[in-house]
Amino acid sequence: MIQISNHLPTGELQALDSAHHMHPFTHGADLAANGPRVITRARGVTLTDSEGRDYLDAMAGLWCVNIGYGRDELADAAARQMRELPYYNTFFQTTHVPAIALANTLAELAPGDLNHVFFAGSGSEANDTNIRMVRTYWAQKGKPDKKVIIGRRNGYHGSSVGSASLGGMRGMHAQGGLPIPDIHHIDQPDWWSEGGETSPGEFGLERARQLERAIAEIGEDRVAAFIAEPVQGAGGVIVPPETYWPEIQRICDAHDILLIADEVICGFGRTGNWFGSQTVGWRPHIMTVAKGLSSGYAPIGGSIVCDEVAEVLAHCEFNHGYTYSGHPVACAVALENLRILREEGIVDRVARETAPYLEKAWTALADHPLVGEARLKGMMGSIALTPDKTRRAAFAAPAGSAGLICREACFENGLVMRHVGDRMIISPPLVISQAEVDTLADRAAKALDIAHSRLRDEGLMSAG
Ligand code: PXG
Repeated sequence: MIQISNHLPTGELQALDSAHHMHPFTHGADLAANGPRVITRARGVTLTDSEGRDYLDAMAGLWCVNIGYGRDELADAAARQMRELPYYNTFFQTTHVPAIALANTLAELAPGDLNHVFFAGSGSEANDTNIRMVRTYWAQKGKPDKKVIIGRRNGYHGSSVGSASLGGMRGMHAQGGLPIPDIHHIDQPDWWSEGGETSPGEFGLERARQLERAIAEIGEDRVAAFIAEPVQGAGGVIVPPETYWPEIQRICDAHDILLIADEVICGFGRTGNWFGSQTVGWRPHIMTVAKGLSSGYAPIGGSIVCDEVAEVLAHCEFNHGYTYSGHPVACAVALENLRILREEGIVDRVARETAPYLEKAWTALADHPLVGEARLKGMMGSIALTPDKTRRAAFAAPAGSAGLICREACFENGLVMRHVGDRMIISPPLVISQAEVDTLADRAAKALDIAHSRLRDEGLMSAG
């Protein structure tokens, strides 16, 4: 068997990768043309690739490495747990200490009466759990027809058949026959791209009221739940107008439906509170969690469920669960991660210092000629690239062309920043220092300069 290690030359690793490894969300032609970047190690907020180049990771991996890379305490917690009890399941009236401890800690951290946890291996799995859980809840209450779930266009809730159906990504629905039946989508509150001539405030209200219209059209007796991310992440860090969430809450209060806050990105400090729904003032019955729960050190997700839903479900056997629901090693790692977040006061520091500092640096980028708006909620932000900021214009070139050019310029300047269409997004580790924020902003500004001149040289600065 071939010995594959960090010591192989990059070209060889790339060839072995393309021979056998199929990548998520990656176009085969791009992979064949450029090969993958091979990341070999990471520390703090810095990634190192197989050529020895360093990058400031402004995405915290995929929005998840909240405490930063290289914390030995998590490695030690995993090793300890693997030695003591590497695996046992939580089915059939069995439990173990890491699952008990993590469920109790989450119940303590979660607001209100969100006191019960159903574990999964990822955010997608947890949202699949939610689909079955809310439908089972209503069936148990004698309303089996109350099963429609309302999500939002351009929302992201995962990649499995169920969770991708809840999401509103057109490209995902086009592959594999999605959405599944009884999922309905309303429009997203993206004023910059879709607000036209209306003011942000009016637009926020209008988009929120689509929920009320959808409930009326479908019939309240058929709607089981509404699911939303407090701040859309993968959709491009869409921060809704101030009017949006209070109106959504008013509508939710007026109708007998369950509310699912997808906290997979917003949870565990990302927006300056433990949960994003606290930041936007929304009171869900179920929260989906994953990513920052373990800072990405181990795969784990879950649904945090309110007393009423848990109690109704306790009257039946919920025929649902995953081999790795409450995996002991993942739970031990998550517990250690939560201990660090709490004891080091990281969430507080985000709210008091880090996020305000990042906001200043980030919003200053709005002065760049290529940037239409810079928006931010806590430690997640985006900038919209535009050929004409006075008109909030989109590029004439296919959507994403400018974003891709800018992303490549970021890599050349030692910065990992993702693009969603022609929007650049960040979600750095919450432990980023002020000096590192300065570096992030400097490199982003440099990348914008380079992207701007490339777009001009290639004749791509015209509006569509
Ligand atoms: N909900 C939300 C809000 C997410 O952002 C999921 C659920 C699914 O979680 P899992 O653990 O099954 O991936 C996510 C995941 C991107 C990107 O490029 C975003 C996610 C995953 C992969 C890529 O923005 N979000």
